[in-house]
Amino acid sequence: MALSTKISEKDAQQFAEEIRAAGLDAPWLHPGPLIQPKKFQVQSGLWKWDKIEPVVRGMADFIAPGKDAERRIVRIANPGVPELTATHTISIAFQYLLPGEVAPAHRHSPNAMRFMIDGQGAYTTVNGDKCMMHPGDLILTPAGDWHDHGNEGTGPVMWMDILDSPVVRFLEALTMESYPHEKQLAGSQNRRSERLFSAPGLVPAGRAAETHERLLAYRWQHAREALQRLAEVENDPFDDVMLQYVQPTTGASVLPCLAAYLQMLRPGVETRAHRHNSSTVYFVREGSGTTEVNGTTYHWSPGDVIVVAPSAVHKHHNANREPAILFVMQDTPMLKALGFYREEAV
Ligand code: GTQ
Ligand code: FE2
Repeated sequence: MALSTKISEKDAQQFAEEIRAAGLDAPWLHPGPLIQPKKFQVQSGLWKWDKIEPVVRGMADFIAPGKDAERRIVRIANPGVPELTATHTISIAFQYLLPGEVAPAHRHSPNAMRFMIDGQGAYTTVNGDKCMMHPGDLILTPAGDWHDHGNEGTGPVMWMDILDSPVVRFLEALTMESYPHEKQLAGSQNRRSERLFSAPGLVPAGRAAETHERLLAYRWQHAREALQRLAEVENDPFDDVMLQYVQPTTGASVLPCLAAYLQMLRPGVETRAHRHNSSTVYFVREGSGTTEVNGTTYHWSPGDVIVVAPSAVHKHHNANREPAILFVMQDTPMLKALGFYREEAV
């Protein structure tokens, strides 16, 4: 520490000690900027489905849900995130259930959504609303809602869990509670949310709207057809053709911290490079292509996961004859709500 020629080195060291003894810290005692960056930074990366899938299926030999573990899951582990989640704000897991298995009912402070990947007969019951899950469907389990999953089919089922749990953990607001029974009873309320919001542009006018009830299941067939129709009339130089999943009554993102999108890169399309300080996770649903992130090219095909770190420059290329379809998750809503969101073309 060399602040002034008027004080001796010994006095300066004594003063530094006095600062520490008082439980204080001064940035000028350390090298680096006034406001220190995080010690670890989210890394961009590619996780290949041919490595993920055997692990997801392999868990069935080691772990039984509701017995050995609350959930049979495996997470995307970003080397730049000490807590080993996909990004600093987004947790991505793959969950696997065999026929007849149940993931017991619970509720917790993090918000979650599920993107169904494979198999028939899976369901998630959300506060008594039993939602069947077919490949490509998006199912929400908002913060504090009771939820249990099961497999009523004849083969295994697999989906992706997307949670804002890293944010809730950072805020030290994690809570979790078990339901008194393994499953919730699902009767007259089955498909309630889909019956409340059963057609585009039509929402209930009465109590269900006032109490902010929301759509819990976004069906693949609707989303895929809507994306196709959007492609006929509109595209964007950075994202090509992109739909956002929103809450029908408010237009808000599906979860308060996380937004979900369905993106089409049309055959031959090369997008313009840009960057934004939100973090992004892509799940490849159909087709193949490449994404260049800060000069590294990732070659992707169905089932692959691509993570783009905050402010990383990225662009996509679909060199094939078929469209590529990506399910996209971003923490944009949180950054926007707090006034931190920035994006730029490069
Ligand atoms: O299925 O309810 O991947 O509570 C992490 C936490 C899944 C779930 C996860 C969970 C769940
Ligand atoms: Fe859960």
